[in-house]
Amino acid sequence: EGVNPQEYTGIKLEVREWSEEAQQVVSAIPALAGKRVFLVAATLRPETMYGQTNCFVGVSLEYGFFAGASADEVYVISERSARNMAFQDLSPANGKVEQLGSVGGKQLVGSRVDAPLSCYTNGVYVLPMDNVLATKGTGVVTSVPSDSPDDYAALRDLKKKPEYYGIRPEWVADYEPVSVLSTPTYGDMTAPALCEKLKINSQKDRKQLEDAKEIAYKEGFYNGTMTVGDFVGQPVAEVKALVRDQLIATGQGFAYAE
Ligand code: A2H
Repeated sequence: EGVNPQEYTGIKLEVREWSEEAQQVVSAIPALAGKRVFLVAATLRPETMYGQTNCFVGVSLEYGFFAGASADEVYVISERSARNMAFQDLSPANGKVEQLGSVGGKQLVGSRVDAPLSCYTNGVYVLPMDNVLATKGTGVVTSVPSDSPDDYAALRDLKKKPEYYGIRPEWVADYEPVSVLSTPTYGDMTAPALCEKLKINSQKDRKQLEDAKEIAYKEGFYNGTMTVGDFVGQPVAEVKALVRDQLIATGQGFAYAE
């Protein structure tokens, strides 16, 4: 953890259909009846949300159902992030954490959620990723394989070996990376181009992925131009804050720092 606070955008992915296992958990928690439930992902790249293809959780992580700032909303996030949010006007009262239940990451896999701004408007799947850290963000990662090397490598692993990861092939088959920005060096698909260049074979290639992440982030921010959305043709460096503000104004996201 650095000395400077990290300014995330919390992206609210509303659950449209629970996996069978998650449904059993949810049905046993009366307090969830009639609530809107969201998996909340922490991102540093709000301008890439047009390219979301799925949502990632850690299968060995534990998530809680936490009452949100508005009475009808519940967030599925790590307990650690819920405690932070309670001091950022993101819980029922300042400093108050109201936990309604718990669910394992493994149980969430296969659920379907609505990803704000994504071109996949019928929802996307919750899928497993190896490298989701319990100590960062909310423990929920929204996946943008066009611009995040980690997301691209993980999605490709799932497509290659769905049974190994315990998912159904159809949860990934129809979801391909979608271009959201273009850079002079890497074209329309920064992460796939970098994964090829650095010979990244899977999400287990941590060292190369660290390098790819760094390059993708800088290239996209300083040299990227939007290829989709309300700000198409404009520089990413200018659009980042505009998309963030839009997501917050529409209630699809919120500012979250840690
Ligand atoms: B980013 P930082 Cl397109 N474990 O969002 C692992 N990774 C996590 C996480 C966790 N618990 N919580 C958030 N993240 C990811 C988009 C994105 C991101 C793109 C490109 C790069 C990128 C779509 N995924 O991050 O260590 C989230 O993925 C590369 C830095 O706090 C979040 O932003 O700097 C980023 O890591 C936060 O990482």
